[in-house]
Amino acid sequence: MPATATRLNRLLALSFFMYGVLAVPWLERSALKRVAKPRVSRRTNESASSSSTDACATSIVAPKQNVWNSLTDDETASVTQWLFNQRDLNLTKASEAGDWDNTLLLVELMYPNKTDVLRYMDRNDTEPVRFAHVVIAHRSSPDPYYGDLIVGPLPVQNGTTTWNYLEYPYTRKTKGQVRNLDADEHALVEWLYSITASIEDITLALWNGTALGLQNDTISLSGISPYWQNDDRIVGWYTLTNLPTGEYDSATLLPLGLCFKADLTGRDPSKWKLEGWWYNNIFYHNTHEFRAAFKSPGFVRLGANVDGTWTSTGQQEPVLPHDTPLPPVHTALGGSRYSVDETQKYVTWMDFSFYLGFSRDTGLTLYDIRFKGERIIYELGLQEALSHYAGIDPATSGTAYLDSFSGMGANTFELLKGYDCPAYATYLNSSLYFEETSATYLQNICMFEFDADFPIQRHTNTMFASSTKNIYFTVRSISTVGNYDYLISYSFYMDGSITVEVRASGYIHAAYYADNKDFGYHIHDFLSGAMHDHVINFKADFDIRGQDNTVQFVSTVPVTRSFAWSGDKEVNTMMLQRSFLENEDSARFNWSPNQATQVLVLNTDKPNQFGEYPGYRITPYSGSAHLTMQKSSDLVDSATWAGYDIQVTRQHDTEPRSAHPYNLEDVYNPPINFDDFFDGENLTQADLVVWFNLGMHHVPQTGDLPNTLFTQARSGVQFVPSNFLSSDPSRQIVQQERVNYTAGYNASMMQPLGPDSHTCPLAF
Ligand SMILES: *[C@@H]1O[C@H](CO)[C@@H](O)[C@H](O)[C@H]1NC(C)=O
Ligand SMILES: *[C@@H]1O[C@H](CO)[C@@H](O)[C@H](O)[C@H]1NC(C)=O
Ligand SMILES: *[C@@H]1O[C@H](CO)[C@@H](O)[C@H](O)[C@H]1NC(C)=O
Ligand SMILES: *[C@@H]1O[C@H](CO)[C@@H](O)[C@H](O)[C@H]1NC(C)=O
Ligand SMILES: *[C@@H]1O[C@H](CO)[C@@H](O)[C@H](O)[C@H]1NC(C)=O
Ligand SMILES: *[C@@H]1O[C@H](CO)[C@@H](O)[C@H](O)[C@H]1NC(C)=O
Ligand SMILES: *[C@@H]1O[C@H](CO)[C@@H](O)[C@H](O)[C@H]1NC(C)=O
Ligand SMILES: *[C@@H]1O[C@H](CO)[C@@H](O)[C@H](O)[C@H]1NC(C)=O
Ligand SMILES: *[C@@H]1O[C@H](CO)[C@@H](O)[C@H](O)[C@H]1NC(C)=O
Ligand SMILES: *[C@@H]1O[C@H](CO)[C@@H](O)[C@H](O)[C@H]1NC(C)=O
Ligand SMILES: *[C@@H]1O[C@H](CO)[C@@H](O)[C@H](O)[C@H]1NC(C)=O
Ligand SMILES: [Cu+2]
Repeated sequence: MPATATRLNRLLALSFFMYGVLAVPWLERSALKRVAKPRVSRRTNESASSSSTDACATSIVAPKQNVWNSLTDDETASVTQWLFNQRDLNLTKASEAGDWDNTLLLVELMYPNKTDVLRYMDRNDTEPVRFAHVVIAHRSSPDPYYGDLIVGPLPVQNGTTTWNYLEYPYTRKTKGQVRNLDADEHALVEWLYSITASIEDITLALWNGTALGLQNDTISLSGISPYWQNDDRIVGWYTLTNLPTGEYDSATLLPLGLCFKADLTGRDPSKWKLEGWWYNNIFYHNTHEFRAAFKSPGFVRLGANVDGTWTSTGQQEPVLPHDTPLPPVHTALGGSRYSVDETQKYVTWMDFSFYLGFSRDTGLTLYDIRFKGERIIYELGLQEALSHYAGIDPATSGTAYLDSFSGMGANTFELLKGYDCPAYATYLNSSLYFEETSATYLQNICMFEFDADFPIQRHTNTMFASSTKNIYFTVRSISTVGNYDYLISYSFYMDGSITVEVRASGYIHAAYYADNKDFGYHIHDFLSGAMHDHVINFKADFDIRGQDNTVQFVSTVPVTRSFAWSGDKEVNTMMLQRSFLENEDSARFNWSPNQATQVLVLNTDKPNQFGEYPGYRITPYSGSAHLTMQKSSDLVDSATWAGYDIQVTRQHDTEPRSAHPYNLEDVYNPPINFDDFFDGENLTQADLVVWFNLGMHHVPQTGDLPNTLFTQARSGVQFVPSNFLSSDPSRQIVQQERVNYTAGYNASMMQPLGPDSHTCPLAF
């Protein structure tokens, strides 16, 4: 994830969404442009495009209210108005706010507690009372903080509605507040330009460019994330980067190899200090030292990374043979095969059903996933996305993005029909708070059926051949957080399995190539494809035949043993070894080498007729990874979920999420430290939550230029029914063929499935 001014740009990117447009030219050149750019992106209702209604989905009425559905525009408006009337919050409108004003960053639905939801869903109790989750940026004092508030009950009524700091999801109990290291964004931008202006002679001499905060700047800055936070000091590193000259968003490919260190402790810019320069792997303690070296005869001038064709994502010559005619296009000729309640965001496809929720931090979450009418997963959704870099330069080494800070939901933009999802897909809108109003993110969720390029089943013998279509159903969104695009798909299959996949594309965040072969490949003139780990955490709250579940491990192990029939002879063979996960002390583990161990979530109270336990197996699907470093110096305790492939805890309403968007503001004392979830609780027949990581060790190579590709950067997990039903449910599929060879009939006589008069509208 990341952006030019990484830390800073992200901050500015965030500013664009949360505080409004700042009148700083540099922002327009870099940060702002990158955020505003997501081309078709976040349109408001005025510029709404054509309607998304389609013939592929039948509309239905959800059996229950979607208790996870976003606040209505009216709810958002009334909560906002009410908050502005609370004098103790002392809020200023985003468009008028400066660094020392309090602002309202977020108003969204407070997701209800599972305990209350189940009472409503399963026991016909009344709908849980709705509350709003609110985030304020308190900046009007020397100790600025972000405040998480719970406001309600809704609808707002003077007298009964109250606000409180939201304490319960925090693993440290500090009143729902996190210190805010980003309060002085305007002052910081100004201060940073004063530093780059102080070496204008050098930037002109080295690169014929300036970073002065003017329209004609050709150089920008990128900062680390998180800040160094040791010894009560807040220290940042900034790296100079060429700005793209063309229309491509390639600033993260253009580092110039010069970094500076800044002590930014406190809110008084006059006390902020430049602490040195880093160039050509030499550290200069101050500008004077750096300039003296620069003027000395032996000074080595490094080359610059400059954009060009190599950074452009446009079509490049020559055209490949036969690439001009329209490629095969998927269509949905059979008409409606699934149903959607667009208002309630409730979906049914074949024997699956679920509700959708959408939030600023985490984007899409699926709730109450049922298969054949039975709940199998209460909640399935992304928690946090980490990109952790390493490098010889301080900026790359100091970069570990946690993307819920920018918002995996807030950066989920309009999908391109026929490219991001099939043209015939059903597209849904989302509502998100933006500067005191509710903004509609158009068509940022898609769902569609797809025919895999292989059958789900087939068999041939001398008598007949049979084959069954492999149709699956996908719900998808794409979050573009700075330079990277994460494509996130939840897919459902006819055999009862579910997959979760993440793919990444977009511009890599590269490093200056300076003798750093150990930290990445040399991929362009002066460019290192900075190595980094992607780790993306998901929550899967399984409920198999009820809430009381157990994790079982079934391992395939080598053995040497004798049998009743083997006499003296020992046989080298293999066998199964079964064990249960008993408590949280041993509940953090990795996929086994050689995939030897099955990990199953099952219900031991409900064995089948053969004495086996019904459940779902969890298995890596297309690559996975956890964080390489054991205890990251950058992250400290802020992403302790990243160290294992899979972790299991006992469900608690007070532990709804593994991460907090502001964990990087206080890495030694983050609001949510996932380590604290592990307190030795009994996991035998308890309500279990499985937290799993998708990810990859990304070592960009020349093929990552100009962009990383979804084909290569991907990771997934699959949930597979295990002894759950008495046989394979895909046998119910009508879309199968059997050819009898004996009846004088052979496979060539079969008519391929052809077009039909029912067609979904095609849009190209
Ligand atoms: C857009 O939203 C605004 C504010 O909610 C409303 O006043 C306006 O009528 C809407 N415009 C359209 C075209 O729906
Ligand atoms: C999405 O918003 C557009 C524009 O307001 C509207 O035409 C369309 O019907 C909405 N789609 C859904 C599924 O609500
Ligand atoms: C309210 O905020 C303003 C800045 O927006 C500040 O000047 C003022 O002191 C604050 N008032 C209180 C009571 O904190
Ligand atoms: C959820 O449960 C916690 C802990 O019991 C409670 O403090 C909180 O108010 C509940 N949240 C909602 C939205 O009801
Ligand atoms: C809940 O209400 C529905 C419809 O009224 C009924 O069919 C069902 O049996 C009820 N369930 C319980 C647990 O009371
Ligand atoms: C609540 O009170 C405020 C000011 O006292 C007023 O502006 C607002 O309209 C009232 N809201 C409701 C829902 O009564
Ligand atoms: C330096 O930059 C200026 C302004 O962008 C340009 O006019 C000039 O030609 C450049 N000089 C060199 C030597 O590239
Ligand atoms: C950039 O703009 C400033 C202010 O408009 C001007 O003084 C300066 O000469 C310009 N620099 C270049 C290289 O064009
Ligand atoms: C764990 O819980 C199970 C089910 O409630 C119980 O049978 C078992 O004795 C408990 N184990 C321990 C060590 O307390
Ligand atoms: C093939 O044989 C099976 C079993 O006898 C029969 O049910 C089926 O209808 C036959 N299919 C065709 C295409 O003749
Ligand atoms: C299969 O049927 C086709 C079409 O009737 C025929 O041309 C072909 O000879 C048959 N093949 C065999 C092996 O019987
Ligand atoms: Cu990557």
